[in-house]
Amino acid sequence: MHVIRRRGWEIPESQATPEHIYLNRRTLLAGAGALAASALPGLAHAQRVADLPDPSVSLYPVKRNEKYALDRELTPEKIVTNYNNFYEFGFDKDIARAAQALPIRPWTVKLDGMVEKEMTVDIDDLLRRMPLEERLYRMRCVEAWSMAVPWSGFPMAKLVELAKPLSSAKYVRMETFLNRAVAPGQRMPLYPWPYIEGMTVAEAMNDLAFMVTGIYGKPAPKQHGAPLRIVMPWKYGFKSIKSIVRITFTDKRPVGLWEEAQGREYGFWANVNPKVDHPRWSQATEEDIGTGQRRPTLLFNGYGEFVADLYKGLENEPLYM
Ligand SMILES: Nc1nc2c(c(=O)[nH]1)N[C@H]1C(S)=C(S)[C@@H](COP(=O)(O)O)O[C@H]1N2
Ligand SMILES: [Mo]
Repeated sequence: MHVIRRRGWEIPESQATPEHIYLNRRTLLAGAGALAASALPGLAHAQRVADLPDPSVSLYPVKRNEKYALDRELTPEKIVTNYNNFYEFGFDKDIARAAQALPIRPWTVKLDGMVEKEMTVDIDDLLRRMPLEERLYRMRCVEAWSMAVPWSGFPMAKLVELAKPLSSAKYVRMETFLNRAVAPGQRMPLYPWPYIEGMTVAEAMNDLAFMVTGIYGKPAPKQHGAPLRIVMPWKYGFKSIKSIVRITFTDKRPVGLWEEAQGREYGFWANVNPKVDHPRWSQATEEDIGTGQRRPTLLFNGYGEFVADLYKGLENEPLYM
């Protein structure tokens, strides 16, 4: 999210890295691939695991929940699935191919922290237990572009129910996988890996908070955060953390990767608001990446009727960054 666009000489001493990191991206990724192939044992096996067909394919398509209507056309699948932010696999939008290296089976999610009983759930068990549905949501990135996407998945509230948090838990902390062998971005020490995001338990319980497992009536491809990510459409896209391996209930507010990397620009709440600009650009409008048109950005990305109540009494918090 632009943080990385600094040149080597602008990077604070504490983050200084060997010069080869600043070669251009293509050279860098090619080099990293060669290094991985020669130096990491078992990579051929890892590649075969990564290439296995998705065992959840027969679950889709799922029935659409019509409660969340769109005010615009769905963005074409070809555009959405080739325009991603997933810094683990590269720092531009063109990461779909690189992301195919991620093995998504076996995959487990640990539910821990302030819960009745910690547990580790297998993704395919979870998929069988959860009520899958499709929802059409707008998605607004903090970088001022947007799209409209048919996600499949289940309400985050159902996962909270399964986890049985203690009443003392106020926040949910989510963590992405850490696997430097397959994720070239994670070999760059510029970011505090793994990717972390968080929300209040009240936000997680809101019906709009959706755990995503599929897209366009199919299992989600890896570039969208397979096999499990969250989507919170009233917040900037960076809150919607991908490829989750751990969900922790806590009484401490989690610090996300972006907040830790650049706290003056990316905060905990990150609710969409056209009137609160990013320090370096306006948030008043957004580019629809399907049509290329500019449209006005909506408060809470147009979802105020569902979520505005969550923020009563928090008016002194930086709710919109
Ligand atoms: N683990 C992880 N999750 C992530 C990101 C990331 O880099 N790593 N990028 C975020 C950002 S900035 C956006 S806009 C959305 C993009 O989701 P999409 O590629 O499915 O459209 O994912 C979010 N989740
Ligand atoms: Mo984003």
